[in-house]
Amino acid sequence: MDLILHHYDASPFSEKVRIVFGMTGQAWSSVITPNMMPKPDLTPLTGGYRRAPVLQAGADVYCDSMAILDELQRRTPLAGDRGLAGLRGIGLWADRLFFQATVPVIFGEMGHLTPKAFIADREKLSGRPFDVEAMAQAAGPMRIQWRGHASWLDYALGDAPFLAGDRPGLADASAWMNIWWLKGALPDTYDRLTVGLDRLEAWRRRMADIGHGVRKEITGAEALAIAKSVRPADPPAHDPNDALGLSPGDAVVVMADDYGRDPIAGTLVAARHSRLILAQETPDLGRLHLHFPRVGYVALSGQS
Ligand SMILES: N[C@@H](CCC(=O)N[C@@H](CS)C(=O)NCC(=O)O)C(=O)O
Repeated sequence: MDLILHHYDASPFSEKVRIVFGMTGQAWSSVITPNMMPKPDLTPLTGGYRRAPVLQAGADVYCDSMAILDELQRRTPLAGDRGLAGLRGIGLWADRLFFQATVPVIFGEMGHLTPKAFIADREKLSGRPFDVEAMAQAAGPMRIQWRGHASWLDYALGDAPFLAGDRPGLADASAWMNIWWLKGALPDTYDRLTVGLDRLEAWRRRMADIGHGVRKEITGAEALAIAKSVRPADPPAHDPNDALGLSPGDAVVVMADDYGRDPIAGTLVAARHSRLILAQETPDLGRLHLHFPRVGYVALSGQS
């Protein structure tokens, strides 16, 4: 079954997944989604989840890069995913703390170029003002924080080519998205903030050479037709020790705990320590299995 990534080129969280395709050298199909709502070829697949990226394997849909990386690692394990570099918490540091420093550094400098519709969309997504002026003011102190995060990477690399040693893994991919985003958006600022971080720079070049595997463009309509034409794969077993006491068949609502908290309702297929799988019976696409991470998401018993 072809893997289909719903993403857009400028999306840092999507870049994290694209570079994992590069690490495994695999072929994948690309569907470009808009960078703001509406996303008519995406939300029918995801039960309303709107963030990028989303991975589709037939009628199985993986929402959030954490669930996507987990699934890619299950399919094609990477050698560089062990020891401390196998700790998914590194991904959460990169997604939240490091990312929260990258956003004001970038928008503090470029915010005045941001289209009004994009600002309005992001205000709706976060439930907070997208205040370009405030970001410009915060950019100074946040640059110092950004350099601090980057220096952690430089230190962690030591003399090794990648975080786990000789081979790249998911921790490299997670950290990479912030480096890739700032270097691409504001190369001069990036160069200033990484002066002297030579191991980081050598790693950045190595990472940039990894590429994205073998990418083929398809349309959103083609991806929807694929979802419609197949049934979901057999799911993994449910964990009977699930901490919420959920059971297969329960009506469940899942939502992110940070931003983009649209509630996604469905019927529980399986709850595991790292993943929650919901089924939705949709009139247009038939049965879909939606996969969400546990960390970073809240699941509640609800009405499907
Ligand atoms: N925790 C999510 C965060 C994803 C995220 O924030 N993606 C950004 C794009 S890089 C997004 O969806 N922004 C709103 C949009 O593109 O509609 C993940 O790891 O996938």
